[in-house]
Amino acid sequence: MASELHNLSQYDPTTVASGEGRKVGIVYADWNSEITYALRDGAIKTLTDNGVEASDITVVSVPGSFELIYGAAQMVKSKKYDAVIAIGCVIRGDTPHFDYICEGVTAGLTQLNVEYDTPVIFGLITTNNLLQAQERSGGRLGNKGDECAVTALQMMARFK
Ligand code: DLZ
Repeated sequence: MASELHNLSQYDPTTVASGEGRKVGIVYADWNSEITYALRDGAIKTLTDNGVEASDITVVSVPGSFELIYGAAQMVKSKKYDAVIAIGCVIRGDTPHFDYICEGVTAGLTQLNVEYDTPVIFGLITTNNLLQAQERSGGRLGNKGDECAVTALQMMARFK
């Protein structure tokens, strides 16, 4: 699990499936926008670098990470997309709120993956502080948005 051991932006392009003809939905949270916008942009770039047409990527924002569940569910139920990427960033605070949001989003997105035929990719960064989030959104450890895009490409190739 340690991102310290793995740069999130590194992948072998020869092993990544082409996204030609694929339609992808991205739902991202506005909370911690410095982080989530960088994740969103990384995901879009990696998808288009690997053959997905920009016009085939639908991008929708929701207020916070908790709303990713509803946003991703709407995208999945529309059956318009071959994969959906959910992007958010939750930074630990002084109260247990962090745990409730993280558990809620994880359970919600998991349920979508079990119940529906469209893969939902988990792009939720959960960190103890802002620096750790910056490191994973284009900083020292790469960009989790890139990793999500590569995961979406692989899942679409295998199951759609
Ligand atoms: C309320 C809240 C807090 C405290 N922290 C975050 C956060 O770090 N990251 C995030 O994406 N959203 C946060 N939110 C907002 C919740 O996700 C949600 O939008 C509200 O609880 C309303 O449902």
